[in-house]
Amino acid sequence: METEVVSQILHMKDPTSNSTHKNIIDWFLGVVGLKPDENTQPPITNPPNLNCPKCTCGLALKHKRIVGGVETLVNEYPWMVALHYNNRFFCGASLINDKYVLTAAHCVNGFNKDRLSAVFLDHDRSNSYETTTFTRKIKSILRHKSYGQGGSYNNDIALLKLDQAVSLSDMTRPVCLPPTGRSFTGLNGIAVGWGATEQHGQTSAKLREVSVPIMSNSDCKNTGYKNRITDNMMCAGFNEGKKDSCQGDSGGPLHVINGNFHQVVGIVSWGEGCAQPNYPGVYTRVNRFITWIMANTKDSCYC
Ligand code: 4AZ
Repeated sequence: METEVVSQILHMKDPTSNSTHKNIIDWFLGVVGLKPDENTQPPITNPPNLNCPKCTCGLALKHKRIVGGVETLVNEYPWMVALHYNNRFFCGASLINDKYVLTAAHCVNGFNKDRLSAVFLDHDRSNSYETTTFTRKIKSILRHKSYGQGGSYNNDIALLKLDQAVSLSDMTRPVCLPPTGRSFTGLNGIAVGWGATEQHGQTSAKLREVSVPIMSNSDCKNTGYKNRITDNMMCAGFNEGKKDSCQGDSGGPLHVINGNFHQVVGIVSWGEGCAQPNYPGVYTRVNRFITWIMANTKDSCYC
C-alpha cells in the first residue's frame, strides 16, 4: 500500500549517501535482506509539546536467546497485549508507543470499541495471581480503510488508541517499528501469541512463541496460496509445515531481532489452516505501513 520512504521520520541513514566500501556492502546486504545485526535503533523525534520521556523500544525482559512453539518466559515481551471482547480473550496486539496498540484489521472488524479492552502483562490467562496485569479501554479503532481491497485480508492492519497512556518501564515498553524498504527474507521471524497449539485446537492459556523463517513473496506465491499473496503481506514458515501461528494468534507480532532490539515486522493475519505443508503463515507486512502508522499516532510518545 505504501511505498514512501520515511527516513526523515525515523532518521534512518540513507545507506547510499556514503560511498565507502563498507557502506556499499551493508547496503547490498540490506537490499538482499542479510544485513548483520546492529545494536542501535534509529532515533525518533517526538512532538516537543508532549514532553516525552526518554525510553527504549524493543528490549525483551530477558534476552536469551502457537503450533510447534514453546512457552515464553513470564513477561518476556513487554509490548505483548491480549485483546479482550466482552472480557474474553480473542486476539493479540503490540504496544508501539505510549498510547496505541497495533493489531490486525480483521480482529476488530465490526467491533464495538466499548466492549474491547487491552490487557497488559498477562502470561498464563488461566491464573489471575501469577502476574499483575493492567487493562486499558479503547478510545478509538482505526482500521485501515483499504482492508480487504485488492485481495482478501489485504491491508490487515489496525491501530487502537488507549483511553489512557501507559507509563513505559522495563515491564511495559513498546516494540520497535521496522525500517522501510527491507524485505526481511531469510531472517527468522518470531511469532508470539495465545493462539491454538494445533489446527482446530483451543487457544493456549500460556503465552507461546515460535520461530519461523521469513520467505520471499515470490516463493510464497509458489506455495498453495498462488496469487492470494499481495505486496502488503509476508509469509513465514516451513514448506513441510510443522511450526506456525494459528487461530487466536491473529493481531499479534512477528518479530525480527536486530541486535537486542525486537522489531514488529509482521502482524499475524491469516493462513490456510495452521502448520499445513505448502501453506505458511501469512502476516501483514508492517514496513509497508510506516507512513500510515506515524500519520495516525502523532499524539503519542515513541521510544
Ligand atoms: C486465524 O484463524 C489464523 N497459520 C491465524 C493465523 C494463521 C491461520 C489462521 C496462520 O486467526
